[in-house]
Amino acid sequence: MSLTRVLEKPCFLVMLALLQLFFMVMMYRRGSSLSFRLFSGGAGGNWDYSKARDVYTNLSFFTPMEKEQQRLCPPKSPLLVGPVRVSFQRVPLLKGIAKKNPLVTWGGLYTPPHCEARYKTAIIIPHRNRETHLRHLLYHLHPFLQRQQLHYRIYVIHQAGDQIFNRAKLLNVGVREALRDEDWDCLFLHDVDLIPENDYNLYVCDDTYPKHFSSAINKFDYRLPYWSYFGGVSAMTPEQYMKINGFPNTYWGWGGEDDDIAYRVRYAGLKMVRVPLHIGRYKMVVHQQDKGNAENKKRFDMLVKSPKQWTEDGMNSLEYNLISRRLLHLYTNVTVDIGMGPSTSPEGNGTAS
Ligand code: BGN
Repeated sequence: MSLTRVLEKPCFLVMLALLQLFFMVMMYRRGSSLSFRLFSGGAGGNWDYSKARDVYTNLSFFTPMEKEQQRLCPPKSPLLVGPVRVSFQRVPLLKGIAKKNPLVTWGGLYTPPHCEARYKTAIIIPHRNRETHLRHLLYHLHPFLQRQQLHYRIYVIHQAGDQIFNRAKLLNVGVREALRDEDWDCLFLHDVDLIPENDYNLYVCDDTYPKHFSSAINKFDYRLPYWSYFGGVSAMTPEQYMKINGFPNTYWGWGGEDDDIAYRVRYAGLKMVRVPLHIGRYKMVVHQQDKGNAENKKRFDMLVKSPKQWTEDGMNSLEYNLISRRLLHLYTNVTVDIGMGPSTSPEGNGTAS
């Protein structure tokens, strides 16, 4: 029987279709991790997260060196350990965190004492009424970044008042304020409740494209909730951030702003790159519904208008009132009045992430 005749047989075609279906179900069930592994060559994909190390491992490995003797830090930090333990059993005190991070200076600033950092990263965290989360994040993030041998600074952008929360606008404020201090190579847009679980997840930008870091969050079963998801933790160079006109200022309340940002990336002629799922793992601090962050019921309409809006709503239309800028031991606290949004009584009472 010739090959063409075999190929035309209905049972062969049915088998082929079933095989294809099986493959698609497998891909879906494993999230995108399978496809990522296929395309990333499986590099470093065998992490054993049951053997995670203490997050403060290796920190006293090097003794400080005089500035003149310092060389550029190696491209790959020798301090990295891979999976780190993330536990929320005890809420650490700020004093205790500061004690464990003696080389962090006022404002949450750190420079490696034994080599000259290759990268300068600003971490920007929108915040209101999440003190417990912030303490967990600072406890884990400081040693994590130090092991990566980065020059970094942590900014917490605190929304003043009790009007509805606006995550994206706070991030725009954070970017503007952070760039007043230094020419950062990389701007990290970081949710307060997400703790990274693998220090090979380097807090460094992609030179060409905006990058999504929280690709595998425990809340979503360590998979992407959907393919274009850009929420949680992402990073851009200042040039990339300005190219997409920053984030929208007009999303008040929960939801949609991260999708708008993902759209902007495409409209500006860029694309999104992503940390592979076996490295971009995060634990979310468990929490109740947020007061003052009701679901944004207008988000669907806003997303439809986004192709026309993005060039007018963003860094070029950003207005706010800076209330204070305080250098605390573990972070720079920026308190800001960002206004009130379109209506003082939100139409929804949904949940926050
Ligand atoms: C999505 C939300 C995101 C949120 C993720 C994860 C919307 C817009 C719908 C068109 N997007 O559904 O903002 O980060 O869930 O929780 O609601």
